[in-house]
Amino acid sequence: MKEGSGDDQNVAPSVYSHVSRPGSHRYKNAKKGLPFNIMLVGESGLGRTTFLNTLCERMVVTPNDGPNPEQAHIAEPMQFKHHTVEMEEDGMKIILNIIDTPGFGNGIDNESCFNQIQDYLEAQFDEVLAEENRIKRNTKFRDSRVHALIYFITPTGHSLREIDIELMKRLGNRTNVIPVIARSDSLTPRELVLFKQRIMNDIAAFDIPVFNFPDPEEEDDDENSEENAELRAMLPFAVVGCEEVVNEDGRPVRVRNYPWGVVQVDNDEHSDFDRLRYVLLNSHIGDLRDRTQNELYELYRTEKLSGNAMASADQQQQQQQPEQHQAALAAQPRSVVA
Ligand SMILES: Nc1nc2c(ncn2[C@@H]2O[C@H](COP(=O)(O)OP(=O)(O)O)[C@@H](O)[C@H]2O)c(=O)[nH]1
Ligand SMILES: [Mg+2]
Repeated sequence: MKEGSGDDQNVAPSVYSHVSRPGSHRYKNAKKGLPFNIMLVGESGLGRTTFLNTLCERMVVTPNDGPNPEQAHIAEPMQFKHHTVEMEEDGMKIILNIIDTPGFGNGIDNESCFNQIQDYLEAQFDEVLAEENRIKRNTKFRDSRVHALIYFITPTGHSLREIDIELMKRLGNRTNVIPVIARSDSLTPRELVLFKQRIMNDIAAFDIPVFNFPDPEEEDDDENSEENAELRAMLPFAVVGCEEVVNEDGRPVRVRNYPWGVVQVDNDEHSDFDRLRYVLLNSHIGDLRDRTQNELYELYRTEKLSGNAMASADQQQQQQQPEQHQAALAAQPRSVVA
C-alpha cells in the first residue's frame, strides 16, 4: 500500500519486509481496482480485528473494550461486518472487502453460525447465477463472492477441535479456506512446528478441503512450483498481528513488545504474516479468484441447477399425476354400479 493513500490520519507507514519475493502473477489491467473479498472467521479474542488492521496497514477498525461484564453471559448473535479498503499493492489497485464475523463460536451450539456462514457464501453465488441469467446485464453488478476465508485456529498446541474440523469441512467446498494459527507468538518455535504437523495430520485424516497450493507436479512453471511447494510446507500460516509501528534503524517495523523480547510481525523468522499477506494481495490473488469462479462457483452452479432440475421434474410429475390419474380412470372400463 502506498503511503498517503486513503485516510492519511489512519495510515501507518509501510513496513520493512524481510522476504525476497519470487515473481508474482498479477492482474495488471485492473484500472478501477481489482475487487477481492476476504472473510475472517474465528472465536472472539483470537485477533481478527488486529489482523484486519495489520493487513490493511491502517486502523480500519478501532478495537473495542470488550463486552460489558454484566452482559457477558448473553451470547451475542454472530454478525457480518463489512469493511472496504482501497489498497495499492506493487502498482496494482485492489478494492479489498473484508467481512468480519464477530460473535462466531461464542455460544454453546455453533450450528447456527455454521449455517449462517454457509448461507452467506451461497447467497453470493446465487447473485452471480441470477446475474448470468439476466437478458440485460447490470453494468454496476458487484461480485461479492468470498475469495478467501481466513480461519483462525486457537493456539492450543494440541490439535484441531471439533468446531475447527466441522467449520472447515463444511465451507471448504464453498470458498478457499486458509487456516491460520492465531496469536502464534504464544507458542515456542518447537511447539509451533509440532502444532502445525498435528493440524495438517488432522486436515488429511478428516479430508478437509482447505486451499492447498496446487501440486508442484501439476504445474508447468518451475518457479511457481517451487513457490507453491514452499507455501504448502508452511500451512497453516502462523500469524501475529499488531498495530504498533516503531522505528528501527530508520525503518518502520511492526512489533509486539514484551518485557522479555520483541516479536516483529513482518519478520519471517517470527511469523508467517508477511508471507500470507503477500499470498493474499499479490502472488495468489489471481489463483484465489480463478478457483472461486472456475471450481467452487461451477460446482455450486451444477449442484443448484441439477437440484432445481430434479425438483422441477418432481413437481412436474406431481402436476401430471392428477391428469394421469384422470386419464387412467377414463381408460378404465366403467364399473357397473350395483
Ligand atoms: N499475543 C498476541 N496477541 C494478539 C495478537 N493479535 C491480537 N492480539 C491481542 O488479542 C486481543 C484481542 O484481539 P482482537 O483483534 O480484538 O480480537 P478479535 O476479538 O478476534 O477481533 C487484543 O488484546 C490484541 O492486542 C497476536 O498475534 N498475538
Ligand atoms: Mg474484533
